Amino acid sequence: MVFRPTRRGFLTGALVGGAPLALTGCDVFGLAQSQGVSDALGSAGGLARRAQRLLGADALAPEFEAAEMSPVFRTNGNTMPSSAAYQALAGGGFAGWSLVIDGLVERPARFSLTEIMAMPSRTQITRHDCVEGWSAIGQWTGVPLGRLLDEAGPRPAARYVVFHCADDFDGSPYYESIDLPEARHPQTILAYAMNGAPLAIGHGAPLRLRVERQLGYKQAKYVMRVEVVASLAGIGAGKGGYWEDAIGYDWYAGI
Ligand SMILES: Nc1nc2c(c(=O)[nH]1)N[C@H]1C(S)=C(S)[C@@H](COP(=O)(O)O)O[C@H]1N2
Ligand SMILES: [Mo]
Repeated sequence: MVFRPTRRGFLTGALVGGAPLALTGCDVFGLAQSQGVSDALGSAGGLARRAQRLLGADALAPEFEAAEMSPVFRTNGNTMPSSAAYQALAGGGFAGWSLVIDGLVERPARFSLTEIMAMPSRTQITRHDCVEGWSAIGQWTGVPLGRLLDEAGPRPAARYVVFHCADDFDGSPYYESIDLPEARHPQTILAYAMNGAPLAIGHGAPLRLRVERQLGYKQAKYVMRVEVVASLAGIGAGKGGYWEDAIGYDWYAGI
């Protein structure tokens, strides 16, 4: 696979680089409390999410200059899915890989990596914050998730987007989910390149989510299927993500 960033992709990133910084999580949280926003999800995540919406659904995560990129961007969580199917795809350079988008959509579809890379791209340099206490600044290039949703056409009842991954922990598949406004946020992309090179397997090849206003565990790697749903109740243990189900991490992991 040859990665050739489009001029347009890098230009888009450069233009956004001058955008004002978003408020910190604490500022956002304070705003929500002072306005008495109710917490429908029963967690701090619900508050942060509503506060972010008060600030505007399109409030951008900070973006950085190339000179600010971290010399080392560590990997975390799974770094190689154990399934034979994934390993066969990786062995073939992901030529046989494809992404499924289905669920509550008018036009379920399947896209090869070549098709995804031919779509309009966006490049952004952002900071990844892991809940375990480390951060790194990296550059991501991918297709805006909103673009894929437009291709598939969510039905009126659609509310969430679920990302099904190729890896698992002790047999429980990794998955994550976001709501439709977050899915259509301009910085929400499915990335196939990192720091100007094809995404490495350790970082989620061939395709991983970047949802830049949220913590590391939301950034699903090894995405195989994007499922549009009305409710998260029937997915995994129902809390919207692997770590949410396993140890109660907030579903809305606002930074
Ligand atoms: N499929 C999958 N996605 C995942 C994980 C994982 O184990 N499996 N770990 C998460 C966590 S906790 C973090 S911090 C980031 C790490 O991304 P990186 O390996 O590219 O640094 O991926 C997230 N997405
Ligand atoms: Mo993390």
